[in-house]
Amino acid sequence: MTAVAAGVDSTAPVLAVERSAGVLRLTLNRPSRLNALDDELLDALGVALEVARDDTAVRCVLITGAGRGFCAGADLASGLLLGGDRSVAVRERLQRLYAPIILGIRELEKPVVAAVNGVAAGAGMSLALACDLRVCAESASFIQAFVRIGLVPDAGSTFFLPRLVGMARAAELAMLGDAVSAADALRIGLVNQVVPDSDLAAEGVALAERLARGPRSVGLAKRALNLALVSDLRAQLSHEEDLQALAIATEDAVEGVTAFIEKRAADFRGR
Ligand code: T3D
Repeated sequence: MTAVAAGVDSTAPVLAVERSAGVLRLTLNRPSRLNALDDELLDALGVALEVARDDTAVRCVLITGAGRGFCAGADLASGLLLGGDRSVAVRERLQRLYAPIILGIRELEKPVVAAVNGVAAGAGMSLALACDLRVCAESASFIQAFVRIGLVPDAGSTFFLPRLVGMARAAELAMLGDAVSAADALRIGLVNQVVPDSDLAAEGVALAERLARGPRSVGLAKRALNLALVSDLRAQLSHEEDLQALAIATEDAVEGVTAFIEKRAADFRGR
């Protein structure tokens, strides 16, 4: 694993970046702090997501953590949450550092997979929830840790949680802050897949590479699903018409239909 992959304009070793087979793999790399998010790591994540957006060779993003944790949320040891005018500072940090990452994931018209290798707490859980698909290790866990320190869920957790697991469970998780095991996360719909710890890296890469081989319409489907979160049926049917009109005009749609007629596997190029 290289600290920073070629082509990524970042010198931050706290985010390891690799490219392979159309996948931009981002490894949160502060294992001694369970990959807690300091400014440097947040900045690097923002930059990497801009690269993913702008580089047509990137067709899927995979986010995982180094060591035994996925991400323990905001770095509480940095002192940022205790000094000065805390209300002003926290609002500024959420807008400047966290929102671009969460929006960067959701607005990226390419799939983003979280391979959750260990505990995902606080904004680390929000980061996982913002991704399109979550595959997690058997030993992983999810904690809405905010309430444990007197804070409110942020970085999109209050948006994603009720939509993923319903309001009652979202309230339970947000208000009690108890850890959810991988098995329970699968049962309540927080994650897509649970795999043995030793298989997580390979399974995460396999899923991301499969998505990276998909057609341009994968990204358009993501746009449709984003819109579905905030639309009524009439509006959503209209969005589907617009997006299908875009999809049908892609090279990949021509390839997909041609390959079906010719009884062969489609070779999608993501355009
Ligand atoms: O301005 C802003 O940034 C606002 C944004 C806020 C968003 C948020 O995310 S608020 C929520 C912040 N996160 C937390 O409250 C979680 C804090 N961590 C924990 O509760 C526990 O570490 C875990 C439940 C996640 C894991 O517990 P455990 O027993 O497996 O590990 P540990 O021993 O607690 O942690 C291992 C080390 O990581 C330890 O360091 P040490 O003692 O070995 O030197 C611990 O201090 C460090 N660590 C864990 N989480 C954080 C952290 N260091 C800094 N910040 C952390 N969030």
